Amino acid sequence: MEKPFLSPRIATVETDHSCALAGGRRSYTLFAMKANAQFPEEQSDGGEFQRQEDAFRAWVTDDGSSPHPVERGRYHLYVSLACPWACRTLIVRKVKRLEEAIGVTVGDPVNGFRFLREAYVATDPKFGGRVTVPVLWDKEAGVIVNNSEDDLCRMFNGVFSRFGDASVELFPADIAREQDKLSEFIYEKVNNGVYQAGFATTQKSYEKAARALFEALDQLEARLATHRYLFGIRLVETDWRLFCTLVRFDAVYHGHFKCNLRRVVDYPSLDGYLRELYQQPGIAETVNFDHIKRHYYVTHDDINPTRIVPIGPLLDLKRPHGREKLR
Ligand SMILES: N[C@@H](CCC(=O)N[C@@H](CS)C(=O)NCC(=O)O)C(=O)O
Repeated sequence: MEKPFLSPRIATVETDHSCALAGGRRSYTLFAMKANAQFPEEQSDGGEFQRQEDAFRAWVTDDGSSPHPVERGRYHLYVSLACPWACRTLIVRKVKRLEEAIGVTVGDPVNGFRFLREAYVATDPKFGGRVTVPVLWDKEAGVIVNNSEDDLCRMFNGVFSRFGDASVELFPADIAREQDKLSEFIYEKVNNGVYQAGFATTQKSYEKAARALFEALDQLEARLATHRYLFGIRLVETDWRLFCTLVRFDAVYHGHFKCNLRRVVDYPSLDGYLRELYQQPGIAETVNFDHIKRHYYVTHDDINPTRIVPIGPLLDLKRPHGREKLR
């Protein structure tokens, strides 16, 4: 005998399941938007990627005001060469010449995060968020000090300066306010803007982020047409912050994150600026396109389910940049 309840029941189960979780039929599409997200815990009902807050914000100090005294060799930095946030700390460690004072471990872009979760749990057994790089680990205390790249860059430039090159000032006092403002703008529209576009789960939230991103790039292009670096002839942390997104842009954000109105190579000033920064001593070795491409295309399987890594683009970052005359 036929079982008439079977197919209607399957349909009902599917509908009920989604509605029960989302609290009603009208919410079904909202639930689906989250379900399709790369990181569902960080997706708004409107389909926007809302990045989790950095969990550990303790500070290394030289005045006894924190449990983490500044010492050579005591702290260890965990990064991935794929990650724009982690690479900013790696670059600051390099330009401040802190290689001897702060050790570093580079995680594999696809399988390398297993141990890092242990570090998070050792610091907070209840940690329930997404495990991310960068992380500064206190080897003596056996805990994470800080996983915010903004804080780490300030610490490396500040309290750790005694072990490195104190003449390199990445946060000059005379431009502090203006620099904070520009850094925030670049973080919001560019560094995180590409993620907002790439992780959007509605057309509207994608377009909003992608358009804001290109408006910001247009503004930065105009600024860099008359300035050698963002603040003239001084290279500051804000430049490295922009660099970390620009260097990944044509290889991953343009395709994988659908930021495809223009490429960096289509912007003459941004393109020359990117090449000049890439050609600074020690920087090219912090840029690994194999890690970068495999991380994005392989681990974001909600965006790229086939996990196929594209063969291009062909980039030549070693070409002359021609920006010597700018001030
Ligand atoms: N701390 C950064 C975010 C750092 C971050 O999300 N890093 C990514 C790599 S780009 C990560 O570690 N992801 C973990 C994973 O892919 O499993 C911020 O607050 O903006």
